Amino acid sequence: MITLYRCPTPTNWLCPCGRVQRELRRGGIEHEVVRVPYAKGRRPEVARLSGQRHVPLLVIDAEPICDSRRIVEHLRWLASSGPSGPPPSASSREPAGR
Ligand SMILES: N[C@@H](CCC(=O)N[C@@H](CS)C(=O)NCC(=O)O)C(=O)O
Repeated sequence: MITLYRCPTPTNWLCPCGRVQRELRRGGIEHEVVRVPYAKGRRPEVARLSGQRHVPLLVIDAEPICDSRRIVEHLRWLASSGPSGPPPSASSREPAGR
């Protein structure tokens, strides 16, 4: 499940949130969009999910990714991982312990 928390700007051509939404659409990635208020103080769900109040915030299976550049980079990496399925999550990418 992928959810994009974004600003209320009504177009995808003006801001970092729109950039992320365009990338999701370009990749044909199914996602939900939650528009949050412009005022950072009125984004309690964003704070709860990610520990900060900036958007865009992308949440992939409860794992938050902040900052549009990092999000777009991650989406492109997912797309390049091919049809063999999603790559391992951040935690399972850690080397195995002894
Ligand atoms: N460097 C951040 C900038 C994010 C940004 O400017 N977000 C806008 C919405 S698209 C925003 O929330 N601005 C209001 C604020 O940060 O208070 C990124 O690229 O993700």
